[in-house]
Amino acid sequence: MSEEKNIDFFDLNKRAVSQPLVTDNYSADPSAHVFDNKIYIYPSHDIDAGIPFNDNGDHFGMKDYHVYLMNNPDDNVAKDLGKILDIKDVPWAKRQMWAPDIAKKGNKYYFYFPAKDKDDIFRIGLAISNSPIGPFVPEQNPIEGSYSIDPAVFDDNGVYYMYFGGIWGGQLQKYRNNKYNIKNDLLNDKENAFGPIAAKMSDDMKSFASDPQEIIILDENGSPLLAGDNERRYFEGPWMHKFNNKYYLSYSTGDTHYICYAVGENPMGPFYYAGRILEPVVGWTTHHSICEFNGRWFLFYHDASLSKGVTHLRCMKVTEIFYDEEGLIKTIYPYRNK
Ligand code: FUB
Repeated sequence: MSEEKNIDFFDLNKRAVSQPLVTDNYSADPSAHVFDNKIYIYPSHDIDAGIPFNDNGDHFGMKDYHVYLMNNPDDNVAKDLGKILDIKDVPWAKRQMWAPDIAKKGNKYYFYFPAKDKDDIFRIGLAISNSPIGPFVPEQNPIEGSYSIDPAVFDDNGVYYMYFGGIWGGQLQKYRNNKYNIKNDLLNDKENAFGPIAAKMSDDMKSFASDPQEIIILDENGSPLLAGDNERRYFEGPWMHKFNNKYYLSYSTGDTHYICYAVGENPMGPFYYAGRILEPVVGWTTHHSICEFNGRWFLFYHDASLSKGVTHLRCMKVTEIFYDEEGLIKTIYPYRNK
């Protein structure tokens, strides 16, 4: 569904399994969390920055974040509670505020976001608040040792982990063992694919408690997925959730446009590839989060239907997910067949 030409959007919207949660601005990469029995969503705030499409993703020129509230995921409506952070208030950030996430610890809310620094290198920043709706106060510097994009923070009974990283525009291919080298690049098809990077968070949630480590995703034979396995390998947008005591790592396959997942016994892996959660949506990117609300599980995702297919002007959506008896997630087809 990544090809936007010749799509009848009237028909597509009729067939969509869900409708945009917000229609008065563009929003993407929704990170949904339940705080005090309400769903708060922290998306990217898409704008048209007037930059042409390129493989670095420069056209994703976002400059701030808003928070949204949903009382009920069945309503398909999210209320904009306003801006929570602006790039001009983050001393180290120059451009491109991409997919964020948030974690609650004690009475504080820790909002993590990637942005390019003055050298055009993606780093991950932090802003802290006493409330899920802000005001959030940014730290002066990005998290030490952080790099690339798409932070997702997982609370494993009071132990917090950050997952992050994305190839292509997300710059992960420039790193080996947490070290940047401009000469590093994408891997050959036969090499083991990049995995997301993960680190345990420090007690104050402001730094990594240990060196970030690459997460390995294995195939059905116990071999790491290969870089040429574009339909299954990790590209960007990691998310972690726990179901029946197992850890579910889900992610986007980027250029093949799937949301896939892998299951493991430990938050640091290894994970075994388990299948697809979401088939391609209209628009190039696909990015999601998963959260439990009142005993049901929901996939928050986006497509580009509201802008009629403009890659960088997306709209967030939600649909319920279901597990089978073995704990496998039933694949969602975002548009019903005619
Ligand atoms: O929103 C900008 C980037 O597009 C995100 O960081 C990626 O995950 C993709 O959705």
